[in-house]
Amino acid sequence: MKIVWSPDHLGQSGHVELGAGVIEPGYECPERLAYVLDRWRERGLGEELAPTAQSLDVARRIHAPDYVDFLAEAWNLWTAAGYSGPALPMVWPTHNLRDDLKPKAIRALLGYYSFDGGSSFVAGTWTAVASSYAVALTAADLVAGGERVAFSGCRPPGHHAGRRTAGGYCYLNNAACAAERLRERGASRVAVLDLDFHHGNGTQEIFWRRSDVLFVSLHGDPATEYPFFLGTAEETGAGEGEGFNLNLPMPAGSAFDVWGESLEVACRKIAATGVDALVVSLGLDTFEGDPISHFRLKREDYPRVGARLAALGVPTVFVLEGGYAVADIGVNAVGVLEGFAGV
Ligand code: Q9C
Ligand code: ZN
Repeated sequence: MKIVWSPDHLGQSGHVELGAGVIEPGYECPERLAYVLDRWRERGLGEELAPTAQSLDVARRIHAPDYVDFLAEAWNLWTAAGYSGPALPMVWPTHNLRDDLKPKAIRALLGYYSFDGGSSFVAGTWTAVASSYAVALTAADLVAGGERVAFSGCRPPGHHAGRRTAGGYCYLNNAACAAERLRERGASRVAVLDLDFHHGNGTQEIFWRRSDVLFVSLHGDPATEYPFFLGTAEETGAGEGEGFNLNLPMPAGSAFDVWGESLEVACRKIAATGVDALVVSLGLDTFEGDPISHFRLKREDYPRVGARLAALGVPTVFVLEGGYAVADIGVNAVGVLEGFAGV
C-alpha cells in the first residue's frame, strides 16, 4: 500500500477555534499526522510518496472559484488590514441577514466564506490546505492508475467544507475532490463513505444533486452532535441526486455493536448502487478516547472496518479526516488499513 503526504501540512499550526465559552488551540494539530506516519513505518505498510503538482482546477469545480481564491488570499488580506493573530470569523450571514451581499472587509469575508468558528487562518494555512488537496488528488491518481488502494495523509481535513464555506477545521473538501478526480479519470460512479464521527455536511452539500457520486455517512445524531444543522436520515438527495445520499445517524455513546450494523447497511447500499471506485472519509474520532466526540469504538474494531471495506472489492482511496485522541490516531488509522490489506 502507498501513503501520500506532504511536510507542508506543518503550516497548519498555531491556529485556534471557538469552543464553548473559550477560544482554544486547534484540536486538529500537526502531531496527528506524525502519529499516523510513525505507526505506518512501525508496521512497514509500504512506500511513502510526496504529492505530485496539482492545478486547482478540480477544487474550482467542486467549490465556488471565488471561495478557492479567498482561501489562498485570506491570510494576506488579514495581515494587510493590520491584524496579526489567527484570522477567526465572527459574523455570519444567517437567517434574515443577506447572503448575497459580499462585503469588502476581511473581518466580514471570513464569515461570508464559513459556517462556524472552527477554521481559522494562520500564515501557513493555505500552503497546508493546498498540499492536503494535492495529497488527495495524488492518491486518487494512484488508484485511477490501477492501484487497489491508496492512503491520503491529509491535513487539514476536508469533509465539513462545502461549496463556499470553511468550517469544522476544513477548507478544501479533499474527499470530494478525490471523488471528482476519479470521475474525471474514468469511473462512471463513485461512492464517498464518510466514517468520521461528525456528519460530512460539506460532502453532502457538494454532491446533493448528483447521481454519479453516492454519499453515505455514519455519524453522531445531529440533534446533539456537531455539525447540528445537517445529517438527518430524511436527507436523501434532490433532483438527479435523489436516492444518492444516505445518512445513518446514531446516538452518542454508540459502540461497535451498533456502529458495525450501520457500516453493514452502508456497504450494502454501496454494493447495490454499483460503483467503480470508493473514497473513504476516514475519521478516527469514533474512538472511545476521542476528547470531542461521543462514539465508543475500540482499537480492535478498526481492522474489522478495513476488512469489511475491502470485501466491497472496489478500488479505494482513503482520505484522513478527524480524530483527536492524538496518540491513538496512528494505531487506529493503520488498523483500518491493515484490516483492508488483510495482514
Ligand atoms: N471546540 C472534524 O472532525 N467542534 N471536524 C468542536 C470543540 C468542531 C470536527 C468543539 C468539531 C469539528 C474534521
Ligand atoms: Zn470529525
